[in-house]
Amino acid sequence: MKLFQFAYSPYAAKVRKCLELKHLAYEIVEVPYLDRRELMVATGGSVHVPVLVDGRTVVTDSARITAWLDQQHAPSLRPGALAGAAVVFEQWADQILEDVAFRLSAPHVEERMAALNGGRPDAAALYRIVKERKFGAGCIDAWRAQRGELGARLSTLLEPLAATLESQPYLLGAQPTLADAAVWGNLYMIDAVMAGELARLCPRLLPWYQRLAGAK
Ligand SMILES: N[C@@H](CCC(=O)N[C@@H](CS)C(=O)NCC(=O)O)C(=O)O
Repeated sequence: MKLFQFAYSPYAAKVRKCLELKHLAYEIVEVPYLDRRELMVATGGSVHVPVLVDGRTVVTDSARITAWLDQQHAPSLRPGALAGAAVVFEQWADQILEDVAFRLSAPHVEERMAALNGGRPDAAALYRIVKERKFGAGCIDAWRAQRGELGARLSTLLEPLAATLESQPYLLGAQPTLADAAVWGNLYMIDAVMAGELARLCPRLLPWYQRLAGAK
């Protein structure tokens, strides 16, 4: 299996965690931000990541990828009666949590873009153009200025999860599921570009985060 990704992508991190929890071997293809030709050839034209190539099957969009993996490769990360809760949790993490985690991380991702792309400053420039087209001019600078407020929003969103994890090891019970992978992916993005930030914003989630980081 091949996973096309950007290193900081929370959706790719979610898919990697699912692959690891299923003990599946996979190869990472780190897509250069400024050169998506290999991705486009492999996928028939997609320019977004993550994309999974599983044998002859190409799957785009992370929620479709996790569903594919659960259909094709046991053990399912949406087991039995927990299937509904796992899928709803994934959507919450991909949309509600990601919206805050992404704004918090974006200024730091932008700062690292050149280093992640062979020293090319135009990688950071393209990242900025892509974000400004979607969120408006100056959005990354605005998010940098709102760091305190965004951090507080993230802490508030995660507080109920910390309470749950005081009485059980994983979000839906005794075993890790898709819900854990989806939340973990967002925290991974923050951790990857903002060292020490998780300890400040959600210290009660750290033991769970670190346990999952090592879970293979
Ligand atoms: N709904 C999609 C979202 C994927 C997505 O937004 N990917 C971002 C990276 S995290 C991307 O490819 N952005 C294109 C770009 O920055 O040019 C999924 O779950 O896979």
